[in-house]
Amino acid sequence: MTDIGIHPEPRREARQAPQTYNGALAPKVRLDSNLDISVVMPCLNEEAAIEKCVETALASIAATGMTGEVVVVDNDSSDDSAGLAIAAGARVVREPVRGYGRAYLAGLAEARGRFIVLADSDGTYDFTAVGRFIEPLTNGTDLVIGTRLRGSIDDGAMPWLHRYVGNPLLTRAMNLLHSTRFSDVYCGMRSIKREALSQLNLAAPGMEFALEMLIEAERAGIRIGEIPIRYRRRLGGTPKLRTWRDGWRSLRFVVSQTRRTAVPYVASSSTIAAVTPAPSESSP
Ligand SMILES: Nc1nc2c(ncn2[C@@H]2O[C@H](COP(=O)(O)OP(=O)(O)O)[C@@H](O)[C@H]2O)c(=O)[nH]1
Ligand SMILES: [Mg+2]
Repeated sequence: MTDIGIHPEPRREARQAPQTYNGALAPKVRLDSNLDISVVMPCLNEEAAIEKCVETALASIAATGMTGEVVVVDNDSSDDSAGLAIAAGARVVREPVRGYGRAYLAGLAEARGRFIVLADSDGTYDFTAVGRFIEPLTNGTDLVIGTRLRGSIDDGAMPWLHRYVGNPLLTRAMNLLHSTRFSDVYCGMRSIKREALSQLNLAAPGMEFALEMLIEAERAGIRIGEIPIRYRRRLGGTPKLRTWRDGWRSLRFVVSQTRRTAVPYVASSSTIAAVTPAPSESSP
C-alpha cells in the first residue's frame, strides 16, 4: 500500500493547482485564511448531485454563523462535476488517481477549517446536517460519525445486502477486533477536528479509508461520538462501491489491522457516545 499520508501533502505536483474559490457565488460565507469549517466531498462523476450538495453545504455553513468553505475533490471525473462544483461555489482540488481514500487524502490536505465535515457528493447524505456535525466538536468531541442504521434509510437508498448483511457484519467485526462500539462503520458522513485528524495515520487509498479512520481514532484515544442520520437515494450516477470486492477487501483490512493493535494504546471505547438524541432530520 502506498503511503500517501496527510502530512506531508500528497504528490501536489501530480495535481492541477486548486481552483480559486468563487466567493461571489456564495456571498453569505466569509472566506478567511483560517476558516472554521471545511466541508470536503470526494467526487467521481457525480454530475447529477454535486451542485445541490455544494449549495446545501454552503448554506448550512452560513447558518452556523461560522466561516467556511466547500472543497470538492474531483477524482478523474469524465463528466462536468468539477465545473458544476465551481459554479456552485466550491473550491475544486484535483486528484487524478482514482480511489475513495486518495480523494480524501488530497482534499483533507487542502482543507483550511479547524472543523472538517466529510461526506459523499452523490446526494445520499443530508448537508443540512452540517451544523449538527459541528456542534459536538465545539463541546469536547473530536470525531463524529453518522449512523444510518440507527437513523433512517429511505426506500431504495441502500441495497438489502449492504443493510442487513455487509454493514452489520463489518461493524461487528470492527467492534470485536478493535474494541470499538460503532453502529455503522461505513457511514460516510463524519466530522473531525483538524488537530485530531493530524493524530491519525491515514494512508488507505481505497474504500478502506473509511475504516482506517475509525481504527486510527480508536488507537489515538480521541473522543468519538455518533449521531443518527437519514440516508437517501443517490440523486443519479452510479454507485462506485462494488459489493463483493469492496466487502471482502474491507473485512480483510479490519482483520489485518488487529496486528498493529497489539501495541498498547489508550482504550477509549467507553468514550463513544450518542452526542445527540434520536434522528431529528425529517427534512425533505
Ligand atoms: N468508491 C469510490 N468513490 C469515489 C472515488 N472517487 C471519488 N469517489 C466519491 O466517493 C463517494 C463514495 O462513493 P459511492 O459510490 O457513493 O460509494 P457508497 O456511498 O459507499 O455506495 C462518492 O461521492 C464518489 O463520487 C473512487 O475512486 N471510488
Ligand atoms: Mg455514496
